[in-house]
Amino acid sequence: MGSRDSVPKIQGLRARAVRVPMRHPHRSSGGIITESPLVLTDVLTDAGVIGHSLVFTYHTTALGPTAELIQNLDGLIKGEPIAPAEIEPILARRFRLLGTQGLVGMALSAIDMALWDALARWHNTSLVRLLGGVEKPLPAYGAVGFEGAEGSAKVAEDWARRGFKGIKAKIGYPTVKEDLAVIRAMRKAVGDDVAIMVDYNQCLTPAEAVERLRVLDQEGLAWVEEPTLAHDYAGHAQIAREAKTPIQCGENWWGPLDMQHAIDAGASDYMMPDVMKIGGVTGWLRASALAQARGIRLSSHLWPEISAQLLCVTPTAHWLEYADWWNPILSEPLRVKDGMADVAGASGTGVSWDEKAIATSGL
Ligand code: SMN
Ligand code: MG
Repeated sequence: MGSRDSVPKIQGLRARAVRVPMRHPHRSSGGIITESPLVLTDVLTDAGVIGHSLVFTYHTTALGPTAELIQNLDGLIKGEPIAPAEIEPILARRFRLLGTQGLVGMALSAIDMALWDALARWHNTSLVRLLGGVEKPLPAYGAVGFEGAEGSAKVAEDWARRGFKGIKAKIGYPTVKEDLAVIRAMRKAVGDDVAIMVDYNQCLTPAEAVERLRVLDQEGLAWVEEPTLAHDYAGHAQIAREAKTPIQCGENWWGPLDMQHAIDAGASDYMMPDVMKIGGVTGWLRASALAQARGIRLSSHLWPEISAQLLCVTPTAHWLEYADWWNPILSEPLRVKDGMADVAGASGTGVSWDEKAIATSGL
C-alpha cells in the first residue's frame, strides 16, 4: 500500500495573468464585461504531472494582485504532497486572521483546483472518475446580456438554434415593464419548450424585488436569480417566501459556511455555488453535501469545464451554466451537443492550456 512518500510532491507554482477579449461584451445590471482577466495557475510536481486551474478576477485592477498572491503561496506548499485534503486545512489555518474571502479565497481555490487536476492527471483519469462518478450528459443553459427586448430575443434565438434548452437573461431595467418586455420577447423567440431564467445581479432591494415578482410570477420563469444582495440572506428569504417563481442564489457566497448560513435562513429555493468562490473542488464537495442533506437543487456558475465534472458527482445537480468566454486559451473546451454538456474523455478537471494561442495572441 502506498505511503505519503508515494504521492508526488509539489515542486512549485506558476501563475500567469492573461486578459481574454470577449467576442461580445457581456452587460449586466452591475456593468459591462469586455474582457476576462484570468490567472492561469500551474502546480508543478516531482512526478512530471502539472495541475492547471484558472480564476476569473472580474476586474483587471484585481488581476495582477491575484496572480502575485497565488505566486506567493508557492513557499507555503512547496514539498507538500499533491493532496488537496491536506493542503486546504494548512492554507485555511495560515489565512484564518486575514480571512479567506476575496482575493485570498480566489488564490486558495486556484491552488485547490490545480491540485485536484494534478491528482487526477497523476492517476491518468478525469476528476469525475477520481471522485467515484461516471460522466453523464448535463443540461446546459446559455447567457443573454443586458441587451433590451430585441437584442435579448436575438441572442436567445441563437442559443435555441444551437440546441440549448435553457437561456438566462440579465434583467433589472429601470422598470418592471421593461423586464417583462425582455422576457416576453425571449419567450416569443424561443417558444414554450425552452426554460427561461432571469438574473437581477443583486440590483433590487427586497421590497422592490417582492413588487417586481408579483408581475413576473405569471411568466413561468425557471428561476429569478440574485434579486437582492448576495449576503442578505433574510432579504432573499423574504422574497422567496412571497414569490411563486423559484429564487436562485449562490454565485457570490464565499465558502460552504456562507452557503450554510443561506440554508439556515431559507434564502433561496435553488443554489448555484461558484467553484472559485465556494472553495474550489474541496469547497464544492462540501457545498454539494449540504445541498443533498436538504434536497436543494444545485447549479453551477461559469467555469464550465470543471463545473460539468463536479455536477456529475453532485446528487442534486440541476443546470450547468455554459459560457465560451475562456475557450480561446483552453486546449479542450467543454463540448455541448443539443444543449447537453459532455465531459466524456476529459483529462483531469478538463482544464488545460492552448499554449500556442496564449503565446501568439499576446493576451
Ligand atoms: C454573471 C456574473 C459574473 C460575470 C458574468 C455573469 C452572472 C451569472 O451573474 O450568473 O452568470
Ligand atoms: Mg448570476
